[in-house]
Amino acid sequence: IFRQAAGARGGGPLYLQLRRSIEEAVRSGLVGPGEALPSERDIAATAEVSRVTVRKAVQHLVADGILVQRRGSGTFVASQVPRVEQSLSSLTSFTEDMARRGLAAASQWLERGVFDPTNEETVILGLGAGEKVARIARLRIADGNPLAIERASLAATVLPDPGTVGTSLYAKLDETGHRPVRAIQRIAAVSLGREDAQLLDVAPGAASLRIERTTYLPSGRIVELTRSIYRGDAYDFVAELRLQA
Ligand code: 16G
Repeated sequence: IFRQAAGARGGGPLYLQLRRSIEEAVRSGLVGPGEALPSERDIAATAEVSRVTVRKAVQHLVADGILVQRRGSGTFVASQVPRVEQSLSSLTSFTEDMARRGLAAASQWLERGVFDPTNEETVILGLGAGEKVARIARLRIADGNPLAIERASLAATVLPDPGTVGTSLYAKLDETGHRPVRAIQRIAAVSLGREDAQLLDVAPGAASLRIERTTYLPSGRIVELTRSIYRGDAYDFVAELRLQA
């Protein structure tokens, strides 16, 4: 396809012609979502252009979100994930949400441990003097697709050993009698930085949602402060609205 493209180009700078033909190959399904692109060297040889030209075309397609690059393993067609419709009116966990859709939830651990709290954690979690904070950060995955990055902080008295959290934090809290019953959630649009984009398998700068959730025990005490980054191309948040009486 790259040779064909090289022959049929409509003029203009070489890298733009190559970019167009790679984009066409992706749009027409010749290379499917998640599939690897041939190596820079192979594309250069087939399309009869220099590797610099290939690199430039690929860089543009990465910036457009059509391709993604993974350090050490190559260039891939960006994966398309089915959109998830998420209700804003019930307090559920990621694992429960995915199970309801018949998807298997998994996590990649980014951090877990007990630390000295930041001032913000002390204030929000209502920590006493010398009290520690448990932090768990995870890449949340459904059926192999990375959907969100979640960073949670809880009082270490609530979660003394973050290493014992299996797939579900809320299942763990349930076990220990700390399952939250109410939450405040704040959603804002942000564009992804390089590292988060790489974890989520999308292009840097891609649209995403930053979600901050504070959850409460029946006593009114805050149990969890979680800051998450959700893929903008994967989520629809839905709320039911009623006319105020
Ligand atoms: C949800 C919550 C997160 C919570 C997690 C627990 C949002 C934005 N976030 O993803 O605050 O920590 O569920 O999930 O909804 P788990 O029980 O599967 O670990």
